Amino acid sequence: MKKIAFVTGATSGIGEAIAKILAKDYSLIICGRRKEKLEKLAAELNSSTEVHTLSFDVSNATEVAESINSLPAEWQAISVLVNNAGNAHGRAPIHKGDLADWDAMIDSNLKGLLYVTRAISPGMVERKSGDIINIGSIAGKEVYPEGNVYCASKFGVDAATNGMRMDLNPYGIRVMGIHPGLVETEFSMVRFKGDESKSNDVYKGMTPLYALDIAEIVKFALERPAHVTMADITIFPTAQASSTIVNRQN
Ligand code: NDP
Ligand code: 8X3
Repeated sequence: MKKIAFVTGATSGIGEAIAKILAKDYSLIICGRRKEKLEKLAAELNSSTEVHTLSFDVSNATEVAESINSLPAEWQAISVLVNNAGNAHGRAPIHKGDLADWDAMIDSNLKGLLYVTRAISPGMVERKSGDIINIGSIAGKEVYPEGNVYCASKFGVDAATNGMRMDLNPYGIRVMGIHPGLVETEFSMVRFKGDESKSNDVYKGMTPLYALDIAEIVKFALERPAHVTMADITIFPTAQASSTIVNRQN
């Protein structure tokens, strides 16, 4: 067995790319709600590394604890936690927001990340080693119109990341926040509930980031020597200058 990396949201997009890029150097615990996607990815990665799948909803505290407690002994010493699971649900001005969308975003993006970290970090503390990478967003650095609650969930991720770094500092655990701008994944299809035209408009006339671009940064951050922590990394596609300024001339 190699060192173990635990990746949430590995069934698509950024998390799937992270799992693929880490397969050479780590044994992998890959997570997501869609079991068939997890099994497919596990089958694909099995030729490069040992893979364990865990299907659970990060927003359900009981499911998170039970799933992580169910890990066989040989899978328990997790070296790397990548908290990536999350999505935007809807985009609306505050007075028209959908409460179910709000709950889904706060519960998955922020509370889910906390539940998973609460379950895995005690082992890292005990072993006095580990790396935690939280996938935040530019939406957690600057707000944009109609992004209200998604942005709030990601500002929460940024705050939690900085707090974790302080709390885990005595134990030599590296805590890193990676904050992408526009990345073309299933993200916008989920946000706009399957509306392909709205989803395509997000990336219209510009070259977005791709999931692999973020996975490469994750790999690079993990490969820094032990005395180096890439604490806070914002990554834009070159066509993007801020949450609201995107050059769409292509
Ligand atoms: P995708 O929609 O492609 O992937 C989202 C992943 O999160 C899926 O694997 C999904 O798995 C998982 N997930 C979502 N909700 C839950 C849940 N409640 N429980 C368990 N797993 C869940 O989007 P991305 O790859 O783009 O998003 C990954 C992360 O990157 C998110 O945190 C997102 O906020 C962030 N991000 C994305 C950007 C972008 O422009 N795409 C930019 C900045 C940040 P399943 O459905 O199988 O449960
Ligand atoms: C995803 C990036 O700008 O769509 O976190 O919110 S954005």
